[in-house]
Amino acid sequence: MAVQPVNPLRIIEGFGPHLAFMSGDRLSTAVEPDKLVKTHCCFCGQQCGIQLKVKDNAVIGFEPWDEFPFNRGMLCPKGVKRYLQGSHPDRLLTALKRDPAAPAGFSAMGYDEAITRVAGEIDRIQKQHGNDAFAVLTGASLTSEKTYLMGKFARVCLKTRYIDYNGRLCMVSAAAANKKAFGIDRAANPWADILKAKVVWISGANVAECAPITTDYVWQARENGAKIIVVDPRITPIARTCDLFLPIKPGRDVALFNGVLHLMIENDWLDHPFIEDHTVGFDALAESVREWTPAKTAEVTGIPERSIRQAAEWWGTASTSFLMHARGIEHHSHGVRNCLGAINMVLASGRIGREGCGYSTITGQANGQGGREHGQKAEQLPGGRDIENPVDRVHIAKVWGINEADLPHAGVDAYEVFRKIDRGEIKGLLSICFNPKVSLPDNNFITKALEKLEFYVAIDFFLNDTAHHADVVLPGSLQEEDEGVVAQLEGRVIKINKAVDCPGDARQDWRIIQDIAAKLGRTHGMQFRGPRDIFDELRAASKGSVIDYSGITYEKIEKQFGVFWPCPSEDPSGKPVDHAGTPRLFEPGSWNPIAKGAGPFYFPDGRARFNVAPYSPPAEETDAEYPLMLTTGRVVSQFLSGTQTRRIGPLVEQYPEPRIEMHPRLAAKLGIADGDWATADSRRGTCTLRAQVVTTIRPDTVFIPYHWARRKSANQLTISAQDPISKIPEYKVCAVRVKKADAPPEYANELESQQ
Ligand SMILES: Nc1nc2c(c(=O)[nH]1)N[C@H]1C(S)=C(S)[C@@H](COP(=O)(O)OP(=O)(O)OC[C@H]3O[C@@H](n4cnc5c(=O)[nH]c(N)nc54)[C@H](O)[C@@H]3O)O[C@H]1N2
Ligand SMILES: Nc1nc2c(c(=O)[nH]1)N[C@H]1C(S)=C(S)[C@@H](COP(=O)(O)OP(=O)(O)OC[C@H]3O[C@@H](n4cnc5c(=O)[nH]c(N)nc54)[C@H](O)[C@@H]3O)O[C@H]1N2
Ligand code: SF4
Ligand SMILES: [Mo]
Repeated sequence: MAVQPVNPLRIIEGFGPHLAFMSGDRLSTAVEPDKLVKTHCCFCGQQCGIQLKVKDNAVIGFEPWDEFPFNRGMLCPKGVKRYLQGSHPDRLLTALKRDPAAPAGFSAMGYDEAITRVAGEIDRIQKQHGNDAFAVLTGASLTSEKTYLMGKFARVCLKTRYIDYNGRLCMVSAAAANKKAFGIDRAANPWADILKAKVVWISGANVAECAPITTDYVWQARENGAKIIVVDPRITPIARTCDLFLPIKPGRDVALFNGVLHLMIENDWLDHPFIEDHTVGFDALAESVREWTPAKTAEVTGIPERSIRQAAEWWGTASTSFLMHARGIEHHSHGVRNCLGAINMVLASGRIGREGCGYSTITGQANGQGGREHGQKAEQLPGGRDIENPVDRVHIAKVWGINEADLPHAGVDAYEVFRKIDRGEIKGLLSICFNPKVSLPDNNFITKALEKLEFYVAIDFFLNDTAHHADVVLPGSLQEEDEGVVAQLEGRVIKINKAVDCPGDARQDWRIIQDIAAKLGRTHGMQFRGPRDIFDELRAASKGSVIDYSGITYEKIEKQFGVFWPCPSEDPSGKPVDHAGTPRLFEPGSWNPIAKGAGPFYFPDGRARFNVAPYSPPAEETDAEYPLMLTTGRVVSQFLSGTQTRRIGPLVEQYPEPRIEMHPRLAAKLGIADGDWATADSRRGTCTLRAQVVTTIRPDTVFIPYHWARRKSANQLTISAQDPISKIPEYKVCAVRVKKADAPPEYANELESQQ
């Protein structure tokens, strides 16, 4: 039977302040809860406020949390159904060991025995092959306390240089561009500024499906008279309600930004005083975009010239504006340049650092922002400090009570970790909150590498697809089983509150990590009593840095509905202050620890940087053999590798399986009808799925959502080309060919095992 996915628009149409009331979940439980816990959603970076209903130590439903200012009670379908995870029969209640004789390939083992085994293997591998033979991979769904602990665990306890995290697949291109241009990596504005913008420019962001609450902000801006411009190879739900849609060819965004800047210069739609007083590098940039005439821009991007001119005019002449982008421009081998192109356009307009004038990447994971701040990145120490900067090293070594000389140096990105495993340089791996077998590109290579490990331990609350290759799996905690902070997409630090205890042998993640440290006999700095203790050390470690959390407390977060960092604990003269946080960055006259009053940007001279951002084509161009472009991404009802959302029945029903989206003209050429089986081949792999024939995609491009594993995984096809600066993979474009196919024989079984 053909399974019909629900058109995402239908979900979006039902979306509004009343979604929560429509869901039934709120009303279904006639049972009186023991308590309501104010906390946040466990899924995307918007971190909607929600109240969890708790009865007998179980989360049984939710109530909206109307006072939380970001979402004011609104939730998307995932937030509404998240509470169903905890009671799922697959929830890990014991540690597991690999056991080929057991029916599922794993059998239960005692928690203490598991910790002993893990510590023993770490010790053995490090003694035999050196400290760097053991690597750690972490995730940005973890609270900031845990991400801080993981960085410290790798560098102080394991003394390995190899730690990196799944945000490497996510916002690192934007992060690198923000640091290059502004000297700081955070949304420049609170979302309230969107409402006051007269032009909202959205590049490569499927806002309605991936940042549903942001849709409400965009629509409110439109009601206030804003023009909405959307740039995407697909007419996504937000594009269907925009004023101007630019159907870009995948991988060409920097050409568009350069082309718009060319027209801004030609028509003198520039803020000369701002450029003069607050930036450097404009002349070189202006010279570099001279070649980007509207005709050339149209040819490279595939966007009609008149649309480019219209977009440039609206952007160039706006009184206020907000530019946002997401992975559509970032997941590229030139992702950093794409983001720099966007920032150049913003800086040339001078519309930043004041009300209604803003710029931001739309952060993806729950703690996508906080997860890139406090030291789980290969090259970073807490407070966004640089692991190769001698002053930063000394500061953190002091906080950690170790010699600077004993602090490891920079490691490598998450994909490179797998290349090192493949080459036999890394022999052991601990992963927490990461599912690389599904989420990394060209994932047949990842599977091969995983099987080469001498020892692999995964910490998760479900046996995710990567953990199937583990020797030991430790039962970690769901978000509602622990407390701690996360930074949501605006840069607002908020508090996750504990609602229930861990079931069975499951433990809070930070306890598991410290249990391993204790068993190794390496307890130095790894004896925190809880998240509050860890947070206090994080605050001290971040003090005086760009990402200053020293003035943030759990109490201040509760009182203010979150605190925007930087939030120092001292004023410029060193006097203690009760700082309220910094919702909007770069305001004229604002002080920061780097510029020290010289200007609003985070460089010693206080000026923002224009960066020349040349265009180059994607790593893999189409040709006669592989004539189509594949782009990949998301659907509203599924989340990332699907480990969590493929176990939530109502979300599975909404979009049960991945499909290959293609335009009717392409489908006709290939002899494929809607619902037919089709095979997509790339130079790396092959994937057979049903076709979804839609008029909302470019005819030269096909799209596959990536939330599924094994035979249904889009990442069998994707390319492992990476941006040279950020190391983000090029998920958004590679070359494929598509043909009509028969149903894969194992299809029936896989549907059964989907949950
Ligand atoms: N429902 C849901 N929501 C989520 C997530 C989820 O898995 N499911 N994940 C969260 C996370 S971690 C992230 S990172 C965000 C991602 O949020 P988004 O970045 O908005 O989502 P994607 O689907 O990855 O890609 C966005 C859009 O980029 C377009 N695109 C592809 N190639 C190009 C290109 O070359 N140029 C341009 N301009 N556009 C292009 C795609 O057609 C797609 O519509 O969502 C977060 N929210
Ligand atoms: N083709 C393609 N591939 C992509 C993308 C794309 O657009 N296209 N997008 C990329 C992006 S933007 C991202 S962010 C990555 C995501 O990449 P993944 O790391 O695969 O993301 P998750 O699915 O969140 O996997 C995290 C695992 O952590 C577990 N987990 C969640 N919270 C916790 C916790 O608090 N504690 C513990 N112990 N475990 C936890 C979950 O159960 C899950 O098994 O995928 C990337 N891959
Ligand atoms: S998934 Fe994102 S938009 Fe949906 S409820 Fe959770 S935080 Fe809000
Ligand atoms: Mo992401």
